Amino acid sequence: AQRADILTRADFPAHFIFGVATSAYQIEGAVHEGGRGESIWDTFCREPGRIKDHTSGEVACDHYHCLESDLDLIKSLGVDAYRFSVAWPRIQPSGTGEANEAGLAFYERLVDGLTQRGIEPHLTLYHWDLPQALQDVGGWTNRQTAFHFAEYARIVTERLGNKVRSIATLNEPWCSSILSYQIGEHAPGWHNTGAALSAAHHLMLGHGLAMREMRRLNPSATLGIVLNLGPAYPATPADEPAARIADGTFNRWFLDPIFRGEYPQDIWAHYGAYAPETEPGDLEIIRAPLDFLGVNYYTRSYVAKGGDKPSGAEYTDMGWEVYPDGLRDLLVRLESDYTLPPIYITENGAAYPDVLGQDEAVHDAERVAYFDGHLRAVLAASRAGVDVRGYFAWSLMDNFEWAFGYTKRFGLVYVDYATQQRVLKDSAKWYQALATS
Ligand code: PNW
Repeated sequence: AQRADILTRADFPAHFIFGVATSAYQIEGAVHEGGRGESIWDTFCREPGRIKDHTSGEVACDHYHCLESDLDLIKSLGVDAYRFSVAWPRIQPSGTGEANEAGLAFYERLVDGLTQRGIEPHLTLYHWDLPQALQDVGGWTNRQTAFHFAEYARIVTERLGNKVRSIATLNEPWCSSILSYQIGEHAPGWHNTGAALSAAHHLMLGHGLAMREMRRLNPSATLGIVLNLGPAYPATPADEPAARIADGTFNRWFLDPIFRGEYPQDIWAHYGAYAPETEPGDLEIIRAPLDFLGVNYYTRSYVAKGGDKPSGAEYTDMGWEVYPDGLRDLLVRLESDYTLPPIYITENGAAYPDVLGQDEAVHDAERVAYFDGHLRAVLAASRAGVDVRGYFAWSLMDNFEWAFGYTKRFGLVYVDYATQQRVLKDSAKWYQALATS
């Protein structure tokens, strides 16, 4: 539960920023407007059995049409920053070639609207909506996709690079490779380990190529990547080897190439014949120096042979354990194992089955406790010497939760999808009180 001593800005380092985050496909809707091309998520959502409630992001929160009022909504929360993503198929409808002016204009309006309201824009280039035309030739398993991504990064940087506070290349490459090409839960829904590791390599290569391109164009830009990370805890000493592998496949497989220029040897051996084909020089490109690391943290992994659960654990509506200490442990460990740039928590949050009451309010005390606990974990890490510069709550508002459709609500703001009405949940008011304290 939430502690009696209330968190305020004064508890955090000077200049620490509080923000909220979203992604394009999860909120925008308007998938056929402004010259937008098809993405792999449009295709995936049409395939039977992929999305729990058989929905898609076709309308979502209709943010594309509600832009001005959503900007006012963000402003009303009193936050310093807003993290959003650009839909590649709005910028290059088939993934290559000429920029689509209407797409660039939409994001320029978004960025200008934020700036006019005194909110820092933090842009993510790739939050999973690959142009379908590129998937038709193999998607991220095709090495060429990495070069196309760098070209897309160039187009966005030329137009918006001077107007945004930061640019992240990829959101959660683990999700867009392993979860998408091996586990098959996300688009394109493959079940192929070799393909997944090839996709992961090309995603990281694309990240490195995009970094090089953006640095060349805009040497003063603040550039980084967003990884989803979570510590793995062995239930017993006998579970330690398995926990090392869980940590290696989830965390180190991405951290080591980016921050050390090498794949972790134990996991390379673990993957055996599935290890990706690389070309000389790839790891040099991938290890491009970064200005920040974005960390998305939701839960830990608890590694137990019989699949036992930790005793006394609490879970969110995703079935993810609420474990704030994992965030502190993760940050402290990152700082000790790697030489890192400043860290931003780019996502952290929880789904709960919220209901809009007769009183037109949403009493989400569990979400308040989740944010409170995790912000205290960030503080603990910060006091232990980790350079954490900001925190983005996931998410600004309820939205399309990928394979779970609209069945999971992560928002600070409740969305009534029938009317597109937005209602501040108690957690939004709590976060607002912190941000304006
Ligand atoms: C992240 N997993 O997704 C994404 O960045 C968001 O778009 C998403 O809404 C949010 O977290 C909540 O799910 C993840 O299976 C999806 O480990 C799945 C996993 C992790 C992150």
